[in-house]
Amino acid sequence: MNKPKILVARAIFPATIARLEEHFEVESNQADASWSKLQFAEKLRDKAGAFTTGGERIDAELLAAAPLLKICANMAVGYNNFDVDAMTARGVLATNAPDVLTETTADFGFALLMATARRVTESEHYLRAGKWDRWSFDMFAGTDVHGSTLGILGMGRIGQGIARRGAHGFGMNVIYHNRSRLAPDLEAACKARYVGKEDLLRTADHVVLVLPYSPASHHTIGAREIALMKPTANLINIARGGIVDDAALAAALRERKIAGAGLDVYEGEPKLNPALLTVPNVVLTPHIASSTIATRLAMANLAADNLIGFLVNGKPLTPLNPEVLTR
Ligand code: 8YV
Repeated sequence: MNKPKILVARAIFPATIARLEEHFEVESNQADASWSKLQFAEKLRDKAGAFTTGGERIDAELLAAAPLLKICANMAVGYNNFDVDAMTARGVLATNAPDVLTETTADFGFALLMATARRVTESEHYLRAGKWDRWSFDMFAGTDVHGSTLGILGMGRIGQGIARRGAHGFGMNVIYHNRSRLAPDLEAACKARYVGKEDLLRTADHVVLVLPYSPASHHTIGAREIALMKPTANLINIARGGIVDDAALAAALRERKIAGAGLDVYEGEPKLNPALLTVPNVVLTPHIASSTIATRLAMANLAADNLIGFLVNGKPLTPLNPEVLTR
């Protein structure tokens, strides 16, 4: 029997490709070439499955060019690159890669928070530039992390991981805002108190964004919201570009309306608003929050397991539109 054909859109671990090849005829982009939308559509024309990595847009136009496509498996927990409604309408299953990256991403959220609060990269740049010639009493004086108030916007699995680290590791007073309030046992485990969004912005010393991107969450943080924050506060974005108005943030940082920011995601990434590159009080990383070898391998294998589970056994592990399965 012919094996189903699948497309792997970006270079991934050779071990994962080898697993996929046991079950599928695999066309893979191990050369990591950049494909235009047209090239991507052309390659999908005869494929039953696609392994995507979060950067490939799957929408009605693309689906119309891929008549045999049955599943797109994202190697990411976020899936704003998928038009899930369009996929459901065409009977194409969407899967993401939740859970396996939760703790690693929460670790990174904390790393960015600490680097921002204690001005780690700003002071390193100073040192590397040969500017350090003597001690001074307020050199790179930052903001305390221990005992401060941690405000988390978006309290899903990763938000809860950050809350636990803050509450139990650093004795922080944790407040959060989310579309829905957590169950009391989860709130207790995170030692987190539910507050309104504005209350959170006004009170937190460190505001961490961990909410999913959708048109509804576009520019959740803009000039108005930043103006509510304390001038000593820091803003950390490990969620998605577009949740923060980057131009408004760069202006606020330049004018010291808040103390600092730590950013792993950007509007229009991998391009950045150039203003962010010229303000000193921001820590910038290139969307690496889930990037440890163990976690990226687990994410790749979960995406592969979704393809195998669905196309071979009819049972995907983490479907986003399970209604497709009952048709
Ligand atoms: C991914 C992420 O690395 O899982 C997510 O939603 O943002 C990252 O872990 C990125 O989406 C590319 O796959």
